[in-house]
Amino acid sequence: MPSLRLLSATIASAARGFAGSKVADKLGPRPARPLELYEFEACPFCRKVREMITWLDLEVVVYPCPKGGKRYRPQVVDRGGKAQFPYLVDPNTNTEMYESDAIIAYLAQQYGTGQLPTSLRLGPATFVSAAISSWLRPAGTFAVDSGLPEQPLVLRGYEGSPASRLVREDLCRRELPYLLQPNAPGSSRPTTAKPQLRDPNTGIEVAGADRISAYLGETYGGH
Ligand SMILES: N[C@@H](CCC(=O)N[C@@H](CS)C(=O)NCC(=O)O)C(=O)O
Repeated sequence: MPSLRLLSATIASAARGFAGSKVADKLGPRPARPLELYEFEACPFCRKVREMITWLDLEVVVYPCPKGGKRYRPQVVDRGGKAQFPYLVDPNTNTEMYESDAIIAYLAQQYGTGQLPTSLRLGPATFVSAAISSWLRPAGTFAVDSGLPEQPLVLRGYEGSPASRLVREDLCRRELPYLLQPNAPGSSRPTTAKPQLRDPNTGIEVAGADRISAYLGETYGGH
């Protein structure tokens, strides 16, 4: 029987039509170095960008910036001048930018064919459904205290997967940085039913939202 939180994550993903659950048929050049994204889970503008990342099958180091977060929020203010999310850094082209639509267009041009998935071309309906999906579960909104890992963790999962969302929420409120390796159907990486977390700091690999949640609590604290 699915847990309540998995059920509500599923409803939240359904509100967005499970957007972020497949990779584009045709992709553009692959970046030599992972992109970097400053964002937080419950932000609908960030969600749109994360869907695009899944669509383009891009590796991204995510720096979670929940409200009240002290680790990475100040970095965005230092780099770009204001606390606004999402904020993308592309070390391959020395590009840094705010604004979800500009980021999505940039990614489409640079690493895709210039096309956006239908789910990101619905005008106000895109924002409204992303907002409903994001706000249905506020679990990734506010920062909690946690230990800081030396190296980013590594997450395999994808935007439209409810179980992956639960893991992202856990990582987000703890401000734990992670390399996201999207593995939606059509990805260059094997698609797995359960999200997978690898922690290079401890050498431990865990699969499944509940186990990952327990691991993160035991290892880095927070709740
Ligand atoms: N037009 C911007 C809006 C971004 C935005 O308003 N983001 C909100 C979060 S959903 C934000 O940064 N709020 C300030 C904060 O969280 O401190 C975009 O499309 O990226």
